[in-house]
Parts: sequence; C-alpha cells; structure tokens
Amino acid sequence: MQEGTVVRTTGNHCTVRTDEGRSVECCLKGRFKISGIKSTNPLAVGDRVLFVCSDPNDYGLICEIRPRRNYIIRKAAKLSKQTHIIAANMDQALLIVTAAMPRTSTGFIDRFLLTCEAYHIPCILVFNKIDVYDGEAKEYLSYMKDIYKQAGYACIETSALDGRGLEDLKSVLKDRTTLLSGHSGVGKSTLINAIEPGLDLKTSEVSLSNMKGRHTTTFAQMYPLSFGAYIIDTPGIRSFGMVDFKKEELALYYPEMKLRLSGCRYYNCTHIHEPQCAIKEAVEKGEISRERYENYVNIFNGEELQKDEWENR
Ligand SMILES: Nc1nc2c(ncn2[C@@H]2O[C@H](COP(=O)(O)OP(=O)(O)OP(=O)(O)O)[C@@H](O)[C@H]2O)c(=O)[nH]1
Ligand SMILES: [Mg+2]
Ligand SMILES: [Zn+2]
Repeated sequence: MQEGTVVRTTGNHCTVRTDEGRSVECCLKGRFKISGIKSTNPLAVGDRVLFVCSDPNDYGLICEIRPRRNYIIRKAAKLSKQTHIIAANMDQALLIVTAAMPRTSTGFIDRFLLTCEAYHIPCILVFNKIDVYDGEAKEYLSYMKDIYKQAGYACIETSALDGRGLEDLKSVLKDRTTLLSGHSGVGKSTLINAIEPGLDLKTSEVSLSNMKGRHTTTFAQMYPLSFGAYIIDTPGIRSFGMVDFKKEELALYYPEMKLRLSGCRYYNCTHIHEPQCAIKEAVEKGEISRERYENYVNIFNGEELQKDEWENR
C-alpha cells in the first residue's frame, strides 16, 4: 500500500503524487460513499489516498481516502441537490476578483467568503488585471477593497501582465497549499504562469461580445511551485451556489458581524427586524458595509444570485 496526494481528477480517474514525487494514474476501487456528502466527485484534488499498484507502469487502485482536514464545497448546479467538492486539505483559498473583464459582484464574493468561513478556510482576495482598469473600474476596485478590508480580509492587487503585486502574491503562497478560485477569465491560470513560467498552463482571452471568460481550465489540478508551495488551479465558476446553511448561523460567518453579536438585545436576533440590534447599528454608523449587510439579508431570505449572475458568469 502506498500513500499520496490527489493532484488531478477527472471523473473516477485521477493522478496521485506519492510523497517521493512520483506520479501514478489511479482509479477508484468500487464505489465510494463519503458519509454525509452527496457529491458529484467522490475524490477531490488535495485528498490523501492509499493505493495499491503492482507494476510501476500500471494503474493504481485507490483503496482508502484519508479523513479530510478540510474541504470546500458548492452546489453542482443551480437548484441541484448534488454538491461538488472543489478541493480538500488546503491551507487557504485565494479568490481572484476583477473589476472589469469580467466584473465580479460582491454577491458572488460574499457567498464564497461565507463558505470559506463556514469550512474554516482562510481566504484572501486578489484583485487582478489592475493594468486594464479605466476610471469606472478603478472606482469599483477601490469600493470593493474598502468593503473587504473593513470586513477584515487581506486584499492584494495584481497584474499578471505587468507583474505588479506578484511578489506579494508569492509571499502569501510560500510554504502553503492554496486553492485559486473565481469566475472564468479573471486570470487564475495566467497568474500561475506569471509566477511559475515553466508550467505553461492554457489560458484564453475573454470574449469581447459579453466580457466573460471561456472556461479554459476544465479540471482542478495541483502544481508544485519552485519557491516551495503548492497551488490548485480550478475551472472558473459561474456562480457560487452555497450548500445549505442554517439561517441562524449565517452571521457567524461574517467576521465583522461575529465580533458584534453579543451587543444585540436578543440572543436569537436575526439582525433584520429586531430593535436594539448591534449589527444594524454598526451598519448605520458605517462600521459594517451596507452592501455586505444587504447581501446577508438576501442570503438569509434564501435568494440565489440574480439570474444573470447564474447564467452569464
Ligand atoms: N490585462 C490583463 N489581462 C490578464 C491579466 N490576467 C489575465 N489576463 C488575461 O485574461 C484572460 C483570461 O485569463 P485565464 O488565465 O485564462 O483566466 P482563468 O481565470 O484561468 O479562466 P478559466 O480557466 O476559464 O476559469 C487571458 O487573455 C489573460 O491573458 C492581467 O493581470 N492583466
Ligand atoms: Mg484557467
Ligand atoms: Zn442583531
């Protein structure tokens, strides 16, 4: 029996990297059911697995998935009961965001951040393509940065094209395993190429007709970086369908709300209609972003993202 990390998955087949650095193509033995998770993919990039492989040139057979330290999950499709595990056993996630070509909404960002908080995965926001922003996009960038810095998130600005911010990016990646996520076309693969040119990952231009990405990366894959790090490139996501949260827990996943909850008069305050609510007071004082709060109310009311955010992003 050998042990290794899943670095790429396509259906029931995957590539496992052993701890000695050897790559072995593997498939799953029989059908795996992971208790409590209705997932379209039983195995995710980052999973630690035990496998048997009789001949070094042969396929490995995965017999066991080690318990996951963490994972991040979303709905496989709109209204679907099935879920998709984006990756497992990571140290942090970077959400790549752009103010233009394509434009990322705060509704999308908040759903992603909330899921990271719920699954205990630290998340950093990376604002990419700063070289192309015109006046309006620059304004939107600084608006978003103010919101997320105030909420307590680290924000990095990058340009994969002119190299700005890449040293900052490398320093947060060093010695860690990091998931990269975001809409298609925000430059996830291009950023990886910029910090590790030998990889030569496939990228493609954003469509000029609708300013959306072309879903170039089609499966998640983990790459070792030469300065000592692992990075997981993933396919762009149209919309972040959150997996059922208990409404009363939602505010716990907003760091800026969590630290004020004890100030609400009612212990079961929903922060929507109650008097003497510390959250609403903080919104009024400008200490909590109104937009983050409005997204909270939408999520609380079970609203999915707007149609165009599902269909076009
Ligand atoms: N001007 C500019 N263009 C960028 C930057 N980063 C990426 N791009 C361009 O954006 C387009 C999309 O980049 P990709 O790296 O394919 O995007 P992705 O996020 O990997 O997209 P998917 O694989 O479809 O999810 C390419 O044409 C890149 O050259 C940047 O910082 N500045
Ligand atoms: Mg890509
Ligand atoms: Zn309250």
